[in-house]
Amino acid sequence: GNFQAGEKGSVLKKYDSREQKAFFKLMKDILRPYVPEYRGVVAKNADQYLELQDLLCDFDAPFVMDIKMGTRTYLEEELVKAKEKPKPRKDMYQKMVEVDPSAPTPEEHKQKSIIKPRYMQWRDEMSSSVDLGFRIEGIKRMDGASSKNFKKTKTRNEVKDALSLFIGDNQIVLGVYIRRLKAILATQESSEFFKSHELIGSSLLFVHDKTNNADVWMIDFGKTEPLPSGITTNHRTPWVDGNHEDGYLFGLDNLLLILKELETP
Ligand code: 4IP
Ligand code: ADP
Ligand code: MN
Repeated sequence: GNFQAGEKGSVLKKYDSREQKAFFKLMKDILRPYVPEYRGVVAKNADQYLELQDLLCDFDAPFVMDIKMGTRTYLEEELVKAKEKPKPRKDMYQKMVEVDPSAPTPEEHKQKSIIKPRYMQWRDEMSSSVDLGFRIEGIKRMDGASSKNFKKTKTRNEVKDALSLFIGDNQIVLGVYIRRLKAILATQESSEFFKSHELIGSSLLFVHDKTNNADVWMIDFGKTEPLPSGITTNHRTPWVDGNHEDGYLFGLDNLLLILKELETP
């Protein structure tokens, strides 16, 4: 994968210049408390890595959930590239067929390949991304107990059930998550970084353990791009090609509404 163990308290993520630039700017933004601390670029076994704060090190056998934010998970430039120079992807055809053998068109079946935007759009549509502005990417326990495929978790009720299972009727943890998400939302709404970037494929990482230690962070800025000059977004307006809207706050609004429904008075 993209990760290596780092020094104690750090993880190493495969270097990416776009992500490095985002972390560099985030360290000077009001969002800093909500992202892993960025500790610089390090070399290991001839590869370069971003050294990041290990978000799990203060937890005891944590439960971890990765929620990918936004109504789409591909950059507008990926659409342009695919139009100019379509690149057939056999691996993506394979992944599509594994989830739904009837999804590819007859032509795609014949080629046994699809182009990346087609795969990404299908993934966004099959999951809750398009309708709710977020999707569950994965849930895991550090002892390996649970791990599930959420590729077809789409409806509001399906998502709500999965969130409820993850939180496991722990109202204390739920309360911490909701408070933390409200703080993240409020900070995003006044952040210079958030105002000036398109956040694609970025996640919120939820972590809690049996001691009720719980927290949420923003992670994965591999496809977080500065907006072209002259373009502004509000992260809520529906996306149309060219407006650069990512649906991040549309998703966070929905996520908060669903989590609040899990609260018992
Ligand atoms: C993956 O599809 C994810 O969308 C990846 O995004 C994406 O990487 C992969 O594109 C794509 O194959 P599945 O989750 O359905 O397997 P992420 O890493 O954010 O989860 P990018 O590079 O777009 O982030 P390829 O082109 O790397 O295969
Ligand atoms: P990718 O770009 O490969 O998708 P992410 O940044 O989304 O990588 O991270 C993938 C997973 O790695 C996350 O879902 C999370 O479980 C774990 N992870 C990412 N960043 C950290 C971190 N700073 N500390 C601990 N775990 C992390
Ligand atoms: Mn990623």
